[in-house]
Amino acid sequence: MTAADELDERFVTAVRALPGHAPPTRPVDRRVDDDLLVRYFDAQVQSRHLDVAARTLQGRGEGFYTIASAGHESNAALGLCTRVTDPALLHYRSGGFYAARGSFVEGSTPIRDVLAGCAASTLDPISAGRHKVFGNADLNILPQTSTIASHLPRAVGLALALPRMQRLGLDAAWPWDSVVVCSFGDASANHSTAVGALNAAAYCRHRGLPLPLLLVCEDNGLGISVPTPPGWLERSLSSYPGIEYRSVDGADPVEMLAAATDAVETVRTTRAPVLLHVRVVRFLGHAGSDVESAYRSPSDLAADHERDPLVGTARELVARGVLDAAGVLDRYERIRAEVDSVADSLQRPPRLATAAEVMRPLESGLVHVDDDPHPAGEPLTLARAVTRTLGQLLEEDPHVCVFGEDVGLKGGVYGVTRGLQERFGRLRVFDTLLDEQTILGTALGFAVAGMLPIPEIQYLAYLHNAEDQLRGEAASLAFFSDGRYRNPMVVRIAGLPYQRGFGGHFHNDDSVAVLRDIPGLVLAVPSSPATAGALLRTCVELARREGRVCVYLEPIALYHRRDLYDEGDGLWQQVPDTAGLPPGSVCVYGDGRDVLVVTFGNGVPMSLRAVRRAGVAATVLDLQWLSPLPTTALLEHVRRFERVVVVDETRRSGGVAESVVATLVDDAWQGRITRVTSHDSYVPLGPAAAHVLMSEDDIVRALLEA
Ligand SMILES: Cc1ncc(C[n+]2csc(CCOP(=O)(O)OP(=O)(O)O)c2C)c(N)n1
Ligand SMILES: [Mg+2]
Repeated sequence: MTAADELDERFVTAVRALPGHAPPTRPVDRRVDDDLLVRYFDAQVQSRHLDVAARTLQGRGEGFYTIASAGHESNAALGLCTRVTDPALLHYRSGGFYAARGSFVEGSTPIRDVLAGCAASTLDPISAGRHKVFGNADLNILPQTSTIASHLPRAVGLALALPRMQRLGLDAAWPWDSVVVCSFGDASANHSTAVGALNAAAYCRHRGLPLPLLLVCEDNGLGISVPTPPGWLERSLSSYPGIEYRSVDGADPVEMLAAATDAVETVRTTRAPVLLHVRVVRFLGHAGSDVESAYRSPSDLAADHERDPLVGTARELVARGVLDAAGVLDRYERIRAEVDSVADSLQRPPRLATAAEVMRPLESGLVHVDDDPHPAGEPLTLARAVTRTLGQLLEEDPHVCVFGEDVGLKGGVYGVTRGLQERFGRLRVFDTLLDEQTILGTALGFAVAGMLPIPEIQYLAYLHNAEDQLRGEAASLAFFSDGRYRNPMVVRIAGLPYQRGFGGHFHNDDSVAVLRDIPGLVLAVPSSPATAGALLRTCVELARREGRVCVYLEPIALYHRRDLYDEGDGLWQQVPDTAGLPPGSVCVYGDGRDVLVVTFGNGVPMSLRAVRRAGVAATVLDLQWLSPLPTTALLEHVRRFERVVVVDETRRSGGVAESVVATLVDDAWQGRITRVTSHDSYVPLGPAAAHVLMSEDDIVRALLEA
């Protein structure tokens, strides 16, 4: 007998054993009416049968996902007592919630949705066959990845965004009085992502910011095989100041429905977070392939059956006289038949058939951008050019907001955001707490709410501890929602090497590999004050029009540079170009025919100086876009040369030059190519940095080798 058969049999046996029309064993709790209880039961049962059907589909070779909701079906209470318009970011055991919410929306097909997801079919209404996720734009359920707890920072950001947009008088994607629902497992509560997000929520409350967030910890006592120590979550989850902790037994339908209703009401009226700790059980193992008996005793497994939430609801229905045991079983069987018939209809369902279909949400179609409507003005440094454009963007669009560590009063470590808070106020230009994960989570929440966030990460080296928020959350959302949800955002990051006076790896991170391999992410690197503003504007357009996640990586060493060749020549201070700069465009310096130098960032002024020193006839090409590489424009130029030198300040392995060379090889270009790169090293403090970073001397040597 399979675990699913056993679960089914135990339920049927337990219901048959319920006393017929015996008087209720306790007074009926009228906080929960009969109709609500019936709806609750239906949603729970639908979820249960879907878990079984997922395994049937797998058995037929048509299903690919068997993580069940069995034992967690009490989360249906949240689906019943929230509004359909309350945005929900859900744990992967949310079958009950999904069924409940779907029951409110005319024309919705929750059974087919879930099974199509398991079958990786394009009929899946959220991912269109890219993954099995609980999500549906019509039900306001945002799809989540499998990376546990990674959705919590976004949930905090979204709860922060909705009241903020109300104050700014802007329409948000959800009503201003929404409750953001965010559920997660007990083991997930220990993940640093969850801990960071809970801390951020508490911090926001401590600062008095409204935060309508309902956090739900579905505690089945296990993280795959590892037990959560008794009492640990009660202690840890109740310790966050400003987050009201409540606990409820998910096996008790009346308590569960009442607690859920009350928690939602509290969050909606107080706009302060509540954490509802729901004690549940887990049936059918962690997933289909998990052999629970290897790590759980038969008595533990049997004890869970005593707490089957479906039996709990059946018992209450019978005790109230709403249904008798036969009536309960009749409902149970009717829903089973419905689920089975949908499962049967999914034989050979439509699936994604080509790479192009799979990748459609990652594609960009932006080929034209408008010119900068503002007069060009005076020559500026790179830092001032970025400040100028940020100011314009904030002025032009009330949805744009700028935030990060120290960006407010101080105006950023390098003064790039100086004066913006004074001009645009603290609601749009603000300091965050010191946590890159929260900065990006805030951007994620603001973005889906309808803002256009431009978060700042203080140094490239400090992106890495929060990078999953970009990789796993931001960039993957369009993919896993088939483009239905997007995170328009432009992450400004100060980075790259060659800083004078402030050295070491952490302020000279020279690697961009971690950004370049994120599907769909756009990476732009300005080098000159003339084009920095236009490049930033294009990133904002990509975010606004296509919902792209863009990273705009600012070379710190060029922020305040004024000179190019000689001290005092002032040649690197430039008047901003006002012409629109479409994605994929490159910037070219000089017209020498002997060698093409392909570079970006700090490499641009370094190459210009090296070319002059070497006395060669060279053209210098600034790639500007590191991801995707501007392949078409690059090849157009390269084809006119027989000699190319790639000047890449990032590392030899995994660096940009590797991709440039590969692009030329793929195109069967026949010329001679040399790479000048930094070493595969961290950057040491002080003068030793020069030993591992590529230098102007290296470029000169490469040019003279021609
Ligand atoms: C960041 C991360 N690490 C590891 C995993 C693998 N993994 C998937 S589920 C899980 C256990 C989660 O337990 P819990 O949060 O209690 O949720 P439950 O499955 O018990 O409902 C683990 C370790 C993952 N998905 N994400
Ligand atoms: Mg668990």
